[in-house]
Amino acid sequence: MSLTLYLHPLSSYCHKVLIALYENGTPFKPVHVNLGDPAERAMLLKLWPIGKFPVLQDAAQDRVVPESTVIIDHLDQHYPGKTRFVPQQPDAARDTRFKDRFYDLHIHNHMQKIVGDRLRPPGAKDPHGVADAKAKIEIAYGMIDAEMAGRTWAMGDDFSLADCAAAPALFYANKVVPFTDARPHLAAYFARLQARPSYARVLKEAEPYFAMFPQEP
Ligand SMILES: N[C@@H](CCC(=O)N[C@@H](CS)C(=O)NCC(=O)O)C(=O)O
Repeated sequence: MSLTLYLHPLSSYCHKVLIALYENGTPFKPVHVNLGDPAERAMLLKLWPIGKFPVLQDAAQDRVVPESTVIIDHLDQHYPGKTRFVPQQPDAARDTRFKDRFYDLHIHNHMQKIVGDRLRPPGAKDPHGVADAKAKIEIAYGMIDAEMAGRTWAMGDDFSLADCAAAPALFYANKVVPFTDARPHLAAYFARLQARPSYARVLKEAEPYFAMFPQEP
């Protein structure tokens, strides 16, 4: 088997890549990384000194590919399946990449800030940063709600890279900044994502680990 994915089963950015792999039934070997274990941490740092997962190792291509967006691009190029993640047409490809950036930067990373703050020791918390992250997520929710009023998937009719980015970002964001009744199109889009077999499988596999998700103090 050519592909090995280094991941943590609770990690939202790893979920993004798992969705893409499950969409096309792409064979790969999952390797769980416990960053609390010095040997496992060292193994990840050797592959990618930044020390974040997911990281894909592709033996056939003799490449180590970090960064969820780039991993999905790599899969689309070298292991294409029935679901194509980035359109061939250049303008459509750029729009899809923009939407992927939107979900990563304006939902996902703010959610990580809020969850990360829960893990900080008393005295090292950043309430101003958390309030700012929550306000920015609300702005992004409003934009998504307006856009999804007329769409099935993030880019329209076809499931894409942008939906792989959206699903885990919205799943965890909803836990820290719940969707309200004022955002029906956002909620309906998220329900479609959860019903998508690739993401339903990711969630099912992550279920045993959800107890590790840090709750609001
Ligand atoms: N931009 C990266 C973000 C990856 C990332 O933030 N991964 C988190 C898990 S969701 C991580 O590795 N956290 C562990 C740490 O930062 O020590 C991507 O898209 O892959």
